[in-house]
Amino acid sequence: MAAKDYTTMWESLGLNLEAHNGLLQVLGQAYGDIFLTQKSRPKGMQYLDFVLSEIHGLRVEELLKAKAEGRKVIGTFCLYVPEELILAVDGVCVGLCAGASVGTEQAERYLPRNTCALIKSFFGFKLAGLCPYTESCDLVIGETTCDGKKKAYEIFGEFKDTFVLEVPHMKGPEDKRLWLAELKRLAAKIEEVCGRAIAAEGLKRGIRTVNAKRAALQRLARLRRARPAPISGLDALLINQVAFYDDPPRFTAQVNAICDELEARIAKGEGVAPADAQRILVAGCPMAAPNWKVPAVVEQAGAVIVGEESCVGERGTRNLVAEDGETVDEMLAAIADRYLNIDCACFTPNTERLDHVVEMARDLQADGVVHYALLFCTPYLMEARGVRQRARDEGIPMLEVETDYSMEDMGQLATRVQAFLEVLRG
Ligand code: BJ8
Repeated sequence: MAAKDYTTMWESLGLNLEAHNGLLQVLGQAYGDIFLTQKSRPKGMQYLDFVLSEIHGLRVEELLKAKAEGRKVIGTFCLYVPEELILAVDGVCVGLCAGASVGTEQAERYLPRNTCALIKSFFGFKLAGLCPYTESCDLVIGETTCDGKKKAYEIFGEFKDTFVLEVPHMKGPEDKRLWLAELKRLAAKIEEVCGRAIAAEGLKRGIRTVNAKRAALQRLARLRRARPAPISGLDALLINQVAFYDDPPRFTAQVNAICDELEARIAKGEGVAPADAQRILVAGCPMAAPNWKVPAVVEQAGAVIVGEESCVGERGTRNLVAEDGETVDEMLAAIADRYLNIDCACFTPNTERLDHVVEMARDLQADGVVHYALLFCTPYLMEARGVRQRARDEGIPMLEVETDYSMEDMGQLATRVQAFLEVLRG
């Protein structure tokens, strides 16, 4: 995909060059087929096309340059890890590869077969030598969210220096105390790895940087209320996926430029789909890049996705950290508050997520919800029942999809989605 030859860099990171070249080819082909064939894309998406074409190239080169300057790279897999703490000490935070079916055979030597695709994927990327981000990391931060991830990090730690952050599963006063203490333990680890203390000025800067990024993504989300939809769900998802990799200030500026363009489109009544196209809200498990399967099926069937109730979407961007703290302790408390508001299905009870699904569906004028859960993902599969009941009570049609990263069920998925859209059309 990349124009420049990065072989020496990939070799220095210990990647399996042959398998990696194969992966980039498949990725490039899929990207071309799914994204570049879309009609009426905003011009600003050219930036995202470029980022994707350089996903294992230029951005990795930037990380290695940062490392050469003495900065540290820290990898994460979950929304509960505050990027602000890493930026506070001039570290670089990257979301690690977990959205493709690679290295499955190697992963299954360590993990039960009935492990979700996301966990198998991050193991597969590491064991097959396919993720330049993981190989660039000075530390990986895992978390005790679902049982699968929690136990997987014990094994992953044998291959890569991994710190596991304890995320409580309830939101009472004791949990809040534990959570704040855990963030302080994490802050100490980040300080140790980055070789400098978190100071108030750096933390304030980190909070503002991440808030600005989330505010730009919130702006994008609001613009998707328009009819006709000014941007496809695929492109909006891609923007949210790249948020985990790209340099934050550069990315924020690009998203705001896309939003300016979308505002102009809305003013002219222009969109990517007819005004009467079925509007779909996708809710459920995160879709890490390059997991584009379900949105591609939905939009190729003629509907338009107007929102993602997902970690790669509104669950990840909904709240900002309060900016009025002055001391490190005050800012840490504000970060703890903001992050414990995230409504991951790993929490119990988690009724606020059901409220959010309904609020989003109403706000975005969605005609229906596609609930997406990865095969073997107990938290989201079990919580689907609550979402289904709430959606039924509110009169919102819902289709439940349970799948993985393989392409084998594409035909069956397409048939189910088409039937659902028929129902919505009445
Ligand atoms: S905050 S959703 S990113 S934990 S799909 S590994 S839940 S079995 S990814 Fe997640 Fe953080 Fe929650 Fe978001 Fe487990 Fe389910 Fe697999 Fe999952």
